[in-house]
Amino acid sequence: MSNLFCPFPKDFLWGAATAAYQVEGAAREDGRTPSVWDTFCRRSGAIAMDYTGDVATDHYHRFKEDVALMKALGLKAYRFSVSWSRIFPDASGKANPKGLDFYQRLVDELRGAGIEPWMTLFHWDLPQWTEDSFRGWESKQCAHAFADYAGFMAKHLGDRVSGFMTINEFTCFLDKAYTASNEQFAPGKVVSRRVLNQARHHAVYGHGLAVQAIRASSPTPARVGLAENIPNIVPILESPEHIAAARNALRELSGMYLTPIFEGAYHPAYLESQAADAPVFTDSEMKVIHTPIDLVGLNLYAPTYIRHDPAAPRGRGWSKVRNDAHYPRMDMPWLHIGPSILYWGPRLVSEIWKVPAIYITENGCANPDRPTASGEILDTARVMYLQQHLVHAHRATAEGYPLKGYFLWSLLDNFEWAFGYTKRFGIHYVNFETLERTPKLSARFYADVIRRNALGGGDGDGGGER
Ligand code: PNW
Repeated sequence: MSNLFCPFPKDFLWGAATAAYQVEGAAREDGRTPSVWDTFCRRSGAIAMDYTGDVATDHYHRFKEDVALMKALGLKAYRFSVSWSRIFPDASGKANPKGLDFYQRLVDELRGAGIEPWMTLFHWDLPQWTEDSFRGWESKQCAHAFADYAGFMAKHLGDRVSGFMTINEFTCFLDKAYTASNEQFAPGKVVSRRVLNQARHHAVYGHGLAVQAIRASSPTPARVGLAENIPNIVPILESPEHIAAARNALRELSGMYLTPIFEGAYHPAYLESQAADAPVFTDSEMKVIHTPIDLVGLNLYAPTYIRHDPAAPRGRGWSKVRNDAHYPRMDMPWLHIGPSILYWGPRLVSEIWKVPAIYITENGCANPDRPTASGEILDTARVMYLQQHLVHAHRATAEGYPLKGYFLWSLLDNFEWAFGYTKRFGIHYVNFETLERTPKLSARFYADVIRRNALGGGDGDGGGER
C-alpha cells in the first residue's frame, strides 16, 4: 500500500547532502590548494556574477552549527564530499594532516550527534595539480592518483564512515566539462570525442580502482558504491511495452558509465556509435571497472520520458518524448518536475542490474526563496515538490524494490556551480552576507516526515481523519 499515512520501512535512512566546494569555503586555509573549480571561477563570465566558492557557506568553520541543524531535523545520515586538494595538496604524494583533521572532526561531530557520515570522495573539485601535471582525467594516472587518495581516506576514516561513494555524476565533470556547452563545468575545456571517451574510461576505471583501494585499506569492512545521475527515465505510460522500452533506454544511455560498472562491458550501441573514437582499454581494466559494489546512489531531479517506438533508428525500439515549453519546472532551466522518477529510478535500476541496495543520494529543487517581513521562509513550492516525490519513493519501497534511504539536496543554500549563489536548493536559508542560517518551511516539513517515518498522519494535524 502506498498512501501518505503508511510508514516507510523501519530503518529507512533519512539524510541530506552537500558537496565540499559548494559549502566549505576556507579555500586557502590549512594547506588546501586550488581545485579546477577555484581556477574556473576566476575565468571572467564563467560563473554568474563572477561568484566563487572562496567562502561559500563557511561550513569549514561552522560545521558544528550545521551538525546541530541536522540534529534538530532528526537526520539519520549526512552525505558530504571531501576536498581532494585539502588531503593531497600537490603531486608529491605527501598527505596534509590538517586537511585530514577537518574531516576527522566533522565525522566525530556527526557520530556524537547520532548521525551516520556518508562520504563522497569526488564531487568534481579535481586538484588543479592533476590538471597541470597530466591533464586530469585525460590521463590514466588520474585514476591511480584517485585510488591512492580514496584508500588513504578509508584507512583513516573507514571505521567511522557508514557509506562511501567514489564518484558523483560522471557527466558533470566530463561531458559537460570537456565539451563546448552552454553551462560549462570546470575545467571548461574542449577536447575531441576520442579524448572525451578515453577520459570517461579513466573515470570509470578510477571508480573501480577506488572501490578496491577502499576495501583494502579500511580497518573495518566498508560499504562502497557511487552516486550517479542516471537519465531519470519515466515510461510515458505504465504498460509493459513502454516499461520494457524504458529499461532498454536506461541501459543504452548509461552505456559508458553504469552499464560497464554493472555488466563488465560497454554497451554495444555506445561502442558502435563512437566507432574509431571509442575508448581503448584492456580486459583487466574492464574487470576492475566491474568490481562488485554494495550500493548504488541515484541523483534524481528531472524526468526524461521514453516511449516504445518500433520506428526508432537502428531498431532500438524506443525514443525520447520531449516536454513542451509549458511543462512545469522549478527554478533551474533543466529542472522539469516529474515526481514518479523516485519510483522509476529504483525500479528500473533494480530490474536491470539486480543491485542489493539503492539510495537516492540527491533529490531536491531550486526555488527563489525570500524571507518575509518577519524573517520566515515559506517555500511552499519546495514542500510540494518534496512531498510529491516522496510519495513515489514510498511506492518503490512498498512494492519491494531495495530502496534503503533518501538524501535531500540540499541541507543548505550553497554555491550552485555556474549559477553561483543565484539559485537556492537548501532547506535552510543562508544569508550570504552574514552567513546566518534559517530553517525554511521545507525543513519543518522534512523534520515531520522523519519523525513520523511517513508523509502524513501521526501527530500531524492532517492525520488520518478526512
Ligand atoms: C547535481 N542536469 O548536479 C549535483 O550533484 C549537485 O552538486 C548540484 O548542486 C545539484 O545537482 C543541483 O544542480 C546536477 O542538468 C547538475 O540535469 C545538472 C543536472 C542534474 C544534476
